[in-house]
Amino acid sequence: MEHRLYEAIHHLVKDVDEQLQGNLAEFDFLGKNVNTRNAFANWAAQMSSANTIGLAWNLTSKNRLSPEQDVAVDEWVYSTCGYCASGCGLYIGVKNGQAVAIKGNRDYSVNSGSVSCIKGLYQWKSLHHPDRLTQPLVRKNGALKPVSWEEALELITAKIKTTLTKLGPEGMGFYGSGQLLLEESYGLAKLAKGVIGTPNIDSNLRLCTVSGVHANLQSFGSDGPPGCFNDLDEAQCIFIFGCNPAEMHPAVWQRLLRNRRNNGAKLIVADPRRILPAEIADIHLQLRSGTNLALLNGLLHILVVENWIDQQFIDNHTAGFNSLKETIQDATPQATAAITGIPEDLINNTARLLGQSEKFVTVFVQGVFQSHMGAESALAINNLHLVTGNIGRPGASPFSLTGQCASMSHREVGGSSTLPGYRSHGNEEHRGEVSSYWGISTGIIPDKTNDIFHMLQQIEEGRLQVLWNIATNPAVSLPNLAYVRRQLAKVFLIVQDIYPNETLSYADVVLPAAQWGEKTGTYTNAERRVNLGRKAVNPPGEAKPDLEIFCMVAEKLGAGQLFSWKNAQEAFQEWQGLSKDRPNDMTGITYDRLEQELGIQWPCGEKKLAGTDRLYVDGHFSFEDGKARLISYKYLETAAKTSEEFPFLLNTGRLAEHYHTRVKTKRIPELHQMSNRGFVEINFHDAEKLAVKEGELVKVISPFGEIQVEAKISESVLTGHVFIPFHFGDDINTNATAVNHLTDINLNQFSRQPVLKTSICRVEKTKN
Ligand SMILES: Nc1nc2c(c(=O)[nH]1)N[C@H]1C(S)=C(S)[C@@H](COP(=O)(O)OP(=O)(O)OC[C@H]3O[C@@H](n4cnc5c(=O)[nH]c(N)nc54)[C@H](O)[C@@H]3O)O[C@H]1N2
Ligand SMILES: Nc1nc2c(c(=O)[nH]1)N[C@H]1C(S)=C(S)[C@@H](COP(=O)(O)OP(=O)(O)OC[C@H]3O[C@@H](n4cnc5c(=O)[nH]c(N)nc54)[C@H](O)[C@@H]3O)O[C@H]1N2
Ligand code: SF4
Ligand SMILES: [Mo]
Repeated sequence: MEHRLYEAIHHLVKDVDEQLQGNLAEFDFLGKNVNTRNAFANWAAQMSSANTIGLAWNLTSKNRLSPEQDVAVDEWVYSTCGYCASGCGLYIGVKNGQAVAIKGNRDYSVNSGSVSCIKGLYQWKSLHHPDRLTQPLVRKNGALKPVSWEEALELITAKIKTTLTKLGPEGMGFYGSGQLLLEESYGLAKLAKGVIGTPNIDSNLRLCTVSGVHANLQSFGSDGPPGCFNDLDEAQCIFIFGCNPAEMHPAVWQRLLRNRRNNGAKLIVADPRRILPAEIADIHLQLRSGTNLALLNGLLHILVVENWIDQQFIDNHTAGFNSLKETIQDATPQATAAITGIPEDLINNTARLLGQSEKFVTVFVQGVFQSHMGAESALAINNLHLVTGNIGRPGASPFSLTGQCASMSHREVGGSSTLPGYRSHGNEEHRGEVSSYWGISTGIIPDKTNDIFHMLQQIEEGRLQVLWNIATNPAVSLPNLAYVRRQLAKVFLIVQDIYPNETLSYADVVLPAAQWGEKTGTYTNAERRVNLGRKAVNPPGEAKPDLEIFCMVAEKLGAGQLFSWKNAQEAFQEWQGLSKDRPNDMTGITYDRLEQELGIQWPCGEKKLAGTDRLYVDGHFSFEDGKARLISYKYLETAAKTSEEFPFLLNTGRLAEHYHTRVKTKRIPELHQMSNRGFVEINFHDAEKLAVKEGELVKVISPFGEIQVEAKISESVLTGHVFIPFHFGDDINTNATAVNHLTDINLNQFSRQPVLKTSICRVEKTKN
């Protein structure tokens, strides 16, 4: 298999070697074996004492840009990265009205001047691509045809009106995204909940962080990660639990490494794969996929038995310790080892390291939320921190890294299952507050919301007939694609996007949107830092900012007076009123302050004008009695049981060079050439048994579907496990490659987030 990534690395290594005058003994190791992604990981791990993947690239690439090396541009426009929730501060270089470069913002605390990764560095190339959607499209006689905005809007509003008359507000649904600006998610919430009044509103956060939100609410009484990135600099021990920041949050990884280098912070990694961080970790807990809760309860068991807990903190600031002790009673090291497959001594050593660290941080994302018992495991991570008193202090925090650039914003302004300001649909007082602020009659805002899986079911039953899909590509990213695509084909589908994606093939109307760099607005990152991104260039053709599109539709529906903002800033100002005295108070923020102060962490209101780096510093949590809750569950066996027919556990996830379904990154040559087609990582023992060779096309079959991808023989996955990145959609000219053909709609009992990391499958040769 020709994966250009490795070729690129060879060049990179050569470049770095030249720059550092050959003084790089570690590259000898690479000289021997750099033809696998794993070797790349090894290399990057070696490099990482000084650099991250992206930084190294940045250092050597021909497109290198640092603040000192400005290319000739007319203007550098202040912005924030539009990909991951690290939220790197950067500038977009503009020449003759076109974006031509990116450089890091040297003063920015998150990334201190570097563009932390290759995606960020080449982001400007997604702006002026010939594939961009530039005109509204309407399906006529089976084909999408360009039309005027007027015609598209007329069609949409007529369709909405007849549907509402026929079926009521439940006849229509919205599916949004953590890639919309805060102001856009707010506008969307107001349109769906305050104008249409439908309970059918959800977003791709259902696939992403809803289990984390559930855990925050249950443990602390409020959403919002308690810690901040500075904690990564100060922790004595860092527990990377089910995430791969080296590839997914490179800015975070950079800071972890700095701490390790400068202060010798210990590193523990819990991941069924030997990912890059595992290569340099003090302990790698290579657990069986889906057994997080067993491991966490096992660790809690040892901490309690060994008395490595903070009894004073437990007594003063938590409730539920006795019930926690009961839950973990049987989770002995022996039992934990048997379930997780991790040797007992590693489990004991981990507990000792955590228990004896004065301060530790756990970073966690999809290896927890998308795994078996995701919400329960996130609660257990919170418990780990609460019983050891590792919260609300510098260097001590459970830290769930959000994924998309504005996922947090979407949560804050009530973009899907909550109301603005972390209010609740089920709470009559909250509905009343929002209704009166919006000046609408009570009774319009629904008292509950339905998630995307409810909506798909309603489409199947004919009860939901119009679905408006914004900034997400469900025809690739949702599980059980055969079922999902049937429903997308059935419903009247409005797709609002910047590029033609797989979902667009099911659209009845397409609305072309402006993207990052083409509009001004805010993104809240993973540490509650509200960041500003300014418009650098005009959107192509007739594409419009998403907020403007919502305003135009509202106007046509006769609700224009509720959407009279002239720009995003005015929408932000309106939202600020709803944030007053709420946990995520933003009343002290202005766009100018955001730029001058390089982002501000909420809450930022009258009492805390400077913003807030850490929550719960006084040990007072958001429940009435001020106490955090220790909520615990016993580990139950995963429903995804392997069998003779489906002997492999299927794990899915991401790569450094691509973003989700690659709608943007496949159009950036530097990223596309690094990996351009789907593959399955399989352990070499299993490959040998199946007589599968490196690069061979294989079938991967699950109870739900079948795909064909190339085999990549790897030491990083365990035997009995395979890993497939979910980036690759289906090319109509080839066989299906999207991994979500294989996954199931297997939802967490509390958060209804699907398990995307633990499915079952078999691997077959395509020819003998
Ligand atoms: N390059 C890049 N960066 C991104 C994104 C991207 O698409 N590309 N997307 C952004 C978004 S939206 C998100 S949500 C984040 C996601 O960020 P991450 O969660 O870091 O990414 P994933 O690759 O989905 O999963 C992380 C790890 O979970 C492990 N895992 C699987 N099953 C288990 C299990 O049962 N237990 C444990 N402990 N680990 C398990 C996988 O092996 C994988 O290494 O990344 C963000 N950053
Ligand atoms: N098997 C498996 N499936 C997964 C995951 C996994 O780990 N494994 N991860 C899940 C997670 S965590 C996530 S977050 C989802 C992500 O999955 P998706 O939400 O499908 O993510 P993208 O591919 O980024 O799609 C975003 C779309 O928005 C468009 N877009 C970008 N910017 C804008 C804008 O400003 N306005 C508009 N209107 N459109 C815009 C892009 O062109 C693209 O079509 O995938 C989930 N699915
Ligand atoms: S680390 Fe995340 S925020 Fe920073 S440049 Fe890379 S994708 Fe953008
Ligand atoms: Mo995500």
